[in-house]
Amino acid sequence: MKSSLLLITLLLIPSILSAESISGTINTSKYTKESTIILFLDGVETQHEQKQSIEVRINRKNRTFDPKLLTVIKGTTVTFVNEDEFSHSAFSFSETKTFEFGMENPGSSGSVTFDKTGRVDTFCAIHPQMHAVIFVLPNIYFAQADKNGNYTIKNVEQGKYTLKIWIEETETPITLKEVIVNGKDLHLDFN
Ligand SMILES: [Cu+2]
Repeated sequence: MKSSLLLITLLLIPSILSAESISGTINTSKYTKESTIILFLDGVETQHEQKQSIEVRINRKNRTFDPKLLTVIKGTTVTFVNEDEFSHSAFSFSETKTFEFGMENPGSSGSVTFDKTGRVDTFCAIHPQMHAVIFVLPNIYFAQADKNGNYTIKNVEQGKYTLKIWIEETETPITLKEVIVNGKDLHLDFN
């Protein structure tokens, strides 16, 4: 009896304690300067209760989308708000998400839920220069590399993942490495 209890305890401990970080440096000179580089772990989807609960919004002001680049978790609803004194629309024909708001008067808004991972290019039908990119990621395990290429993905539960990067200009993510998170922090550099 005692030994079986001990076994159960040992099996439970790693999943409770394991919340490691993955950090390192990526060589940014390979990519266009000023690019936004997102590193993320594929292989698990964030459970409903962990999803971003705050309202996520993109403003349309001074004929631009703000922010122009947004990272969200699959299942997140984004509200597009028109803060200008004239009409805007918002639409996307991206494979990840197709949506279209017609002309929206000042002060009005429209919402869209991103239910598939991938890149969503969003435009305004009236102002061709208006462009926003939304990255829809599978879970909360992601980080943006700083300008020196340093990144840290925090609080990763144990498991097997695929570490990928997403660069602002690219359509699809690039696979960097299979990683196993199991009880210790990982340091991974990519040249
Ligand atoms: Cu517009």
